[in-house]
Amino acid sequence: MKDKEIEKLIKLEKKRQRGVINLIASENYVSRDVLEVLGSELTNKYAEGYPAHRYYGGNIYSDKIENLAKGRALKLFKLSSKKWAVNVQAHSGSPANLAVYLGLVPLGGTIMGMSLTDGGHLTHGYKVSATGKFWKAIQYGVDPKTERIDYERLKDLAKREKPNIIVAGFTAYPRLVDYKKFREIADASGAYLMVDMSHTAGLVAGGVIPSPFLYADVVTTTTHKTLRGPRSALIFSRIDERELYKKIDRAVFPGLQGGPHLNQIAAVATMLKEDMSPAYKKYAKQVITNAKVLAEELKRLGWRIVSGGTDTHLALVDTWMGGNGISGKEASDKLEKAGIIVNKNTIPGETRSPMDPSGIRIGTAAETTRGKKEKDMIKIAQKIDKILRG
Ligand code: DSN
Repeated sequence: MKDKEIEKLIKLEKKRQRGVINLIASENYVSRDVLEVLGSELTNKYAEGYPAHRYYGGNIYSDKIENLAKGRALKLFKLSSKKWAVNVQAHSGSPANLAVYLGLVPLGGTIMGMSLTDGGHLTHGYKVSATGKFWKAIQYGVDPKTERIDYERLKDLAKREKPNIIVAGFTAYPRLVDYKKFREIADASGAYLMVDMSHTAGLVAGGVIPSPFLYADVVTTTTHKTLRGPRSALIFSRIDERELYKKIDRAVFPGLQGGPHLNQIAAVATMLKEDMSPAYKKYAKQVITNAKVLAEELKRLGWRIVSGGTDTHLALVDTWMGGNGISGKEASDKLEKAGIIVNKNTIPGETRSPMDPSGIRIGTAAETTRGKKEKDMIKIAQKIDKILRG
């Protein structure tokens, strides 16, 4: 590489990644193939529009790549192309969610999503996000006692507020989601049901947690978390007389974006093929086993785990109230100094600030990719305990 400064920084980052225990629940390590595709000549091409309807010439291979990615996305999640459409152009999760609202919810309409402090995402209507500024946002949360979604309160809220769309999606919710209940609530309030499965998509693809596709109108996901791909996103929508897919396609392009990132789309296609393998199914199962073991061992060592455990790839540790009065920032900084990377996280009923909240979020997707098993999780939990108490 001629650019020595960037080359050096990439080398250092590679070394950093290899030298740490990575428990960031939303990160993972992609294959050599995915890296190769990302760094390919596909980055040179403009392909504004959709296959067979491009605004530029020279898109013969772009069309093939985009169609391949779409076909594989439907196949991975066992969806019929007669019943489901998929858009593969959104640059990442936030623009994907924004595109769904832009396509389906009139400006000033109402979005209902999980509050950020209880485990939602900025784009589920949080006040500082465009999604909380352009639309009226109603936020639901978890039951303070069980720390699980309070479906009864959600139902009352939805009936009262009549949102245009209900988002069942989470970045820090460790439990399984009852999508059937969400469907009933959406039907009772006349709302679309959108599932943002960014965190758990890989677990759905691996068949180790229930799929939302039976109940949702729209499903969004990033591709770089448990799916173990490049930074990108997929938007699935049910095909019926409402023609949601047309509205969503128009919202992605030309509504929000110009040319799609073809190198990302091709890398997503490569990831989707990898995720169809038996090895990937085994991986998805191990991710959950590892998370359960990690959470249980921390619990045994005296740390309070939000909601008492996990059903997925992540757990929330209450280091403040349930631990030794260590804030999330202090915990995350201490761990980083000792080579364990986590993120500080708010917990339900948060009393501190998001910059220095009461807990940390830990996840097992990345370390499971590196071959870690149950015995390693026990060691990691013991190491965390020692570092935090030290
Ligand atoms: N930042 C992602 C996460 O860590 O969950 C969501 O965008």
